[in-house]
Amino acid sequence: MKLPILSIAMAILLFAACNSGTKTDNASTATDTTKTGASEKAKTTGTSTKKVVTAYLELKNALTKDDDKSAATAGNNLVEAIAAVDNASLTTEQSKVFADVADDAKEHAEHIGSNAGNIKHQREHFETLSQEIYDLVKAGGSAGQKLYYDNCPMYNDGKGGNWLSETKEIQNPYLGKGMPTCGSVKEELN
Ligand SMILES: [Cu+2]
Repeated sequence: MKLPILSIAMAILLFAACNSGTKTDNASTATDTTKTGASEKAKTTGTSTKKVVTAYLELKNALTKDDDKSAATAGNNLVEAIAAVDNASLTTEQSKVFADVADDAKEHAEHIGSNAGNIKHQREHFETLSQEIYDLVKAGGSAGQKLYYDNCPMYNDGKGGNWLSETKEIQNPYLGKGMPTCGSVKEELN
């Protein structure tokens, strides 16, 4: 019985901390601690993986600007977006892929959220996270938004790193302002 209440409280804290301001009705939900399952379900209905992709892109854009604090905020938003996905809004294929990537993606997003001040470590998590979001987008997770799968050959001592972008122009989240246009488009998605 304690877990749902705790997670609601956590969600409110995160919303307050990130100042996202998207859900003003959270406060009223929280005071009503006697209802758990039903109100939780209603709250998340219709939330698709599109919001996960949006939060990921927000994170990517923060990293292109070497902005570790905004990256942390975006990481926390991504955790929220993953938690809010309603399985009923997904196709069978999307549901399968989401089940495969959700836990790992959430963990990467959490580490990014708690590592303001250490952009190198944020980028390490971003690299693996990008592969998981790629799988989600391949299953139609961006709800038709046109995206580009980019590669930077120089990241991580030449091992390279990939990322998803909403722009055709390269804006490198791994090297940031140091080498903003390093990289190339590997694949166009949707
Ligand atoms: Cu970490």
